[in-house]
Amino acid sequence: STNNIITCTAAVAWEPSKDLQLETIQVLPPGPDEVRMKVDFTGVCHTDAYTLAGHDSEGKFPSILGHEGAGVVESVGDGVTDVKPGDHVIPLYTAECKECKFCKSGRTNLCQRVRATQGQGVMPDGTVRFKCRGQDVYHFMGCSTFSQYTVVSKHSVVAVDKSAPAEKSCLLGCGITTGYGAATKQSHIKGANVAIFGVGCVGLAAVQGAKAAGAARIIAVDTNNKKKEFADKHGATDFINPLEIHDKTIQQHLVEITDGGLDYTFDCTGNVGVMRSALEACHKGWGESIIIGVAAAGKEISTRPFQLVTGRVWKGSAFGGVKGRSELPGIVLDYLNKKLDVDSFHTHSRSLAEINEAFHDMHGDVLYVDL
Ligand code: NAD
Ligand code: AHE
Ligand code: ZN
Repeated sequence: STNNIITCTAAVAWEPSKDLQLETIQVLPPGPDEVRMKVDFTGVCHTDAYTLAGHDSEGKFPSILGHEGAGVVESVGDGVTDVKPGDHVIPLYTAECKECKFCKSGRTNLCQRVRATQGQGVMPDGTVRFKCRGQDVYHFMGCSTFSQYTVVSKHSVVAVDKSAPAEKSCLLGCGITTGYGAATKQSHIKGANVAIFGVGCVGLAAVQGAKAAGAARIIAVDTNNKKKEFADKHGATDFINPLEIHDKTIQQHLVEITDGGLDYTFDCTGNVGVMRSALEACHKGWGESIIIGVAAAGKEISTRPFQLVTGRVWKGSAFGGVKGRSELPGIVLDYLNKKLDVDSFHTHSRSLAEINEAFHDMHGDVLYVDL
């Protein structure tokens, strides 16, 4: 273990709805069961924007946001055996301790070992590893990748193949794994009819997952016609713009063209109206709808209970249901073996100094439509 403090640059979120501020910060050494890593690349995700906008009930300020990163272990604290300095790693906002009730259940990826402190923006011992201008700065989602160096719990990081380029593999820290995992984890998706609502990063990855898992029909639903080209490329068999469906709802249309509805639907928009459509587009008796999108604060979902009484299932998934330490290295190998396309998701590059522009890049091509 090491005792040195690292001085480096980070983008600090001082308060909600303000641009991130580039700052010189101090990163304290990793404590027991902690890992300090150099962050080489990070993605920006809508969830970072959501928290920065003040919509996250767990949002803390000042903090260092970012949770879709990749880099190299710099040093480790006592008790860390699974990663060592020099390892190429991806931090995990969904930790995996392999020991808690959740990890041992075999029924969920939602490890709870560090989840309570993670939500409070602190390390498991209740303190922070970031200082800026003499002040404590909070962690975010157990990752804080908008910094040149960060400290994470040993349960919240996994070593991956060194040959994976970090500017691509960082995207496996959230968006791509979320969509790909959510689709591939559905046990009866082979031969199934599937609809994916919203084909941005998460939705396109779900299209890829559905194709990899052998789904029969993969219908991409998006209000932005520019997304058709991407949906086709990733394996969608159909593209439907709900704004071009007249005299009936999108769910009625989908039920009509699929002989009674979809076996699986996925919400990848975060829009609660879309979530309802996705549920109601499911086949009576067995269709399952999986919520992936993060809805704005205060929003609630609704449908007639009859929809569930008659066998449709409403569920959701975080990080694609993927157990990070056990399963992410294999997904990185899927990428390296060209089973999973990650490269085409890398559309823009920015330096850390341009991080606010990166948020604008992310919002640039999005057309949010409340139907
Ligand atoms: P994105 O902006 O890239 O994609 C959203 C897509 O939805 C866009 O193509 C947009 O045109 C489309 N859309 C908007 N309104 C629509 C409507 N009414 N009907 C159909 N399509 C519509 O976003 P993303 O990065 O793919 O993320 C999607 C959501 O997933 C976000 O809410 C994000 O916060 C969430 N997310 C959740 C998890 C998780 O673990 N559950 C992980 C990552 C991201
Ligand atoms: N903190 C928010 C909830 C945000 C949320 O749902 N986060 C997703 C990941 S989004 C990744 O871009 C998630 O993993 N949720 C499960 C969990 O344990 O946080 C709130 O409403 O408080
Ligand atoms: Zn994310």
